[in-house]
Amino acid sequence: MDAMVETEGTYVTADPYPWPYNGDLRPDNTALIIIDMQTDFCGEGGYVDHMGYDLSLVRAPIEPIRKVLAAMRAKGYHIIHTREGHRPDLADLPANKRWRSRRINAGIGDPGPCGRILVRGEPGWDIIDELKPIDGETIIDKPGKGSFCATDLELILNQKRIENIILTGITTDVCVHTTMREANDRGFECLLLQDCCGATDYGNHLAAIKMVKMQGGVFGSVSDSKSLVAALP
Ligand code: C5J
Repeated sequence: MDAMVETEGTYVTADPYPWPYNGDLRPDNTALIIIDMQTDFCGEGGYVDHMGYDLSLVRAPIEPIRKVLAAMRAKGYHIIHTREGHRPDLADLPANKRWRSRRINAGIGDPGPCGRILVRGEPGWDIIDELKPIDGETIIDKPGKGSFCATDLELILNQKRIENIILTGITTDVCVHTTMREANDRGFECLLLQDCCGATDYGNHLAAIKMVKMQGGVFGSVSDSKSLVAALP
C-alpha cells in the first residue's frame, strides 16, 4: 500500500510511482530530452550498424518519440536534443574509447559509409530526419555517454528553471541511463518513457528499465508515450 496518497496536481501514470512526485507538471518546468537519435546509432552504415547489432531494436523508438515530440512541441514544453560525437581533430576522444571501438571494427574517427564515425559535422553524426530539431530547441553536443559530462546542459536547465526531465532516445542502457543517473543525482525529477528508448540488446533494455524501478524508483519513474501524451497539461 502507498503510504502517501496524492490528491492534487498533475501526474503521469507511471511505475513505481505517479510522476512527477509532487504533481507539479507544467510546460515551463518540464523538458523532453531526446538522446542521440543520430544515424550513427540507428541508421544504415553508422556506428551501431558497423558493430553488427540489430538496427530494428534502436529504430523501434522513432515513431513513439515522434508522437511525444509533436505533442510536447504543440503544448510549449522545452525540447532538448543531444548528439554524441567528437571534434574533427579527435582532441576530446579518450584513447581507450578509440582503442575499444577499433578492436571491433567500428573505429571512432575512422571513415565509413556515413563519413567519419561519431565525428561532429559528418553525415552519420547528424540527427535523423524524422526527429530533426527545429528553431528554438536546445542541442547539446557531448563527447561521452552522459549528457552532463563536459557540456553546458546543467547550466541551461537551471537557467530555464526546469525541474522535471522526460528521457527518450538511444541507447536505454548506455547514454539514456547515464544521463538519467546524472540528472537524478543533481535533483532533477526524471521519467523514462520505455517505448521511446531502445538498446542494442533487448535484454539490456529490459534490465535498464527494471533498474530504474528498484528502491521505490531509485532514478525516477517509468511510463510510456501514450500515458505521457494523455496526461500532458
Ligand atoms: C553508445 C549511446 N551506446 N548513445 N551511445 O555508445 O548510447
